[in-house]
Amino acid sequence: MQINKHSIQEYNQGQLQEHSRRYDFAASSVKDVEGVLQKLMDFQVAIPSWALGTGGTRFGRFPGGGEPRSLEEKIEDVGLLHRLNGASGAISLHIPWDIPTNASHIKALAAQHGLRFDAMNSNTFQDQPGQGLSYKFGSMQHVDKAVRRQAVEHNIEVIEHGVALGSDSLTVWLSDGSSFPGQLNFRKAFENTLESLQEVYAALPENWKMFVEYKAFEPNFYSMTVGDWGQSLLYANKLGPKAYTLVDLGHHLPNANIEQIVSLLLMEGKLGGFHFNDSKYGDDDLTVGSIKPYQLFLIFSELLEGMDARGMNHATDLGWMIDASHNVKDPLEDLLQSVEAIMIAYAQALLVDRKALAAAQQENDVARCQEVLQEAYRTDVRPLVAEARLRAGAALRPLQFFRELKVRENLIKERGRKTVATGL
Ligand SMILES: [Mn+2]
Repeated sequence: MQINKHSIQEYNQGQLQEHSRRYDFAASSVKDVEGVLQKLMDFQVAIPSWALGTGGTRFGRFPGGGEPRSLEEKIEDVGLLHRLNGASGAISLHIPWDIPTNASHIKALAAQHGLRFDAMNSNTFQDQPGQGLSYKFGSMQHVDKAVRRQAVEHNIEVIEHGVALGSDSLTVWLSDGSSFPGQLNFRKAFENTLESLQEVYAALPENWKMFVEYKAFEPNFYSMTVGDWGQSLLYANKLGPKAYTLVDLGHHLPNANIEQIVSLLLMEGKLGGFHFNDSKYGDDDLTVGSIKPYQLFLIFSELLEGMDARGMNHATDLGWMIDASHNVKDPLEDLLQSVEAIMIAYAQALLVDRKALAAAQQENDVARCQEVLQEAYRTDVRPLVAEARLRAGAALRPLQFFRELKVRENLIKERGRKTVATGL
């Protein structure tokens, strides 16, 4: 399904009066509103190819119909999102779920939709049909060198797919670890993993980055071989300048101070990318901003503080990606809500009065520090985010427009009710 520019303009026209009223009020209290709007327009969040279908739980999966049946249809879906919100201009592919059989065709199709290819994701957490050796007891950590070799070769293959598509980064998330005490020699598991990662690192093209993603638990429940940011940083430091830590919001133990983690990783020049989602208990993969929007704001606030201190470009110097699963909502609606939540947190973080905060910190004026942060957090920035969309030619209210257009109903008509997208 395609949405043409004209229908968006027509829709926006009907919303314009109400929007202008809200926008004028919001803009009147923002110092450099044009600068803020430009940053919002530049900021793009990559959509993972596996999030376009309905996810499942360990117990069941309830597909909603009209799911993309091929990589081409996944790209069309991300194109649709980008058309609606102007902020989803990238797609992150997972291999082998989305192997591009004809790279130049896939690249051209993405370009037609204004999309670029973000980080490529490898998969050594599942066994694939026809695969020689099993990852049941790990991949890069495995006691058998042949299994490690297979995992390394897979990652190199993923890099090759990425090169053909114009991507420039590889995300490695390993499910390696152990579920019972005594199962693993921790040091040997680390050394094997490091050696394997070094072999993949050696295959990275000059301009590529490698992101080492960590996770505290699951699928292994006693130890994870890349279990926290300290371990990830250890690997990244040993690997070299092209290796970075990737922070996934859901991959921490409860109540971890993620904003402090990103601050210190940025200080070390070792934060490479970010996976957005939200959670109440563990790696729940819920819609971004649905449970803890204040935490999301605090993380963004530290991200901007740290990036600005290093002169980094907010839009391009880190990999920004959603990594979530949608079990009960329409995946496209969920993704629209997620991107909106990210843009809101980003806009709020842009409004933090950094000078006032630094001065209050210097004075140990704790109450004032909180006031400064919450002044930004409690500002309703939604009209600013909407204005950025309007200027980008996207819809003022993407989710409402999505429903007005009956996008899902149309996709079901096009693709059928019983389609199942590859992915989680
Ligand atoms: Mn992730």
